Amino acid sequence: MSTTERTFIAIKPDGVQRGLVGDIIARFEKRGFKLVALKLVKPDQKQLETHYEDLAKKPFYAGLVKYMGSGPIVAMVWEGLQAVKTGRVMLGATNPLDSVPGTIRGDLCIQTGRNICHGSDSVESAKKEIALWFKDEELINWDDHSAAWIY
Ligand code: RTP
Repeated sequence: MSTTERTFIAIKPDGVQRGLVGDIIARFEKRGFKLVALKLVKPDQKQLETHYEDLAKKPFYAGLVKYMGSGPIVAMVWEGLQAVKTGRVMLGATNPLDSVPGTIRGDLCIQTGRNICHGSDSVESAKKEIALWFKDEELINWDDHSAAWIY
């Protein structure tokens, strides 16, 4: 498949605290995406500053870094056909009130500053984010036998 991509998806501290980890993982599994990496991480300040460097001048930046560093996050890599774009569609709009029902944010949250999940916004950022959050050896290559029924 030429359009197979990998995307970085994170369940933010509020998603972990609210017990939404299983629900969010299940949505990616059920859609047919392949899990390539998964870990619970307590992000450090430096990692968050790098992850959000494009937003450094935004008024909400300091609050965002504080929120993201306030507890463990679940960091994941999912692979599949147009995984980056489809992952963003599954997450819903940044502001949960603009997210349609059926999306993760549209079903599970209300506020932009507590929007429970992150997804890479382009293939290029996915590559950078995967390299920031995972070591090469944490990305697992495995034969997904369900793929023949999905594609
Ligand atoms: P994400 O990176 O989390 O997938 O979100 P995104 O691309 O949809 O949105 P982006 O503009 O990159 O913002 C990153 C995260 O910053 C928080 N935010 N707070 N208070 C605010 O106005 C505000 N705006 C953005 C959200 O947690 C957003 O997901």
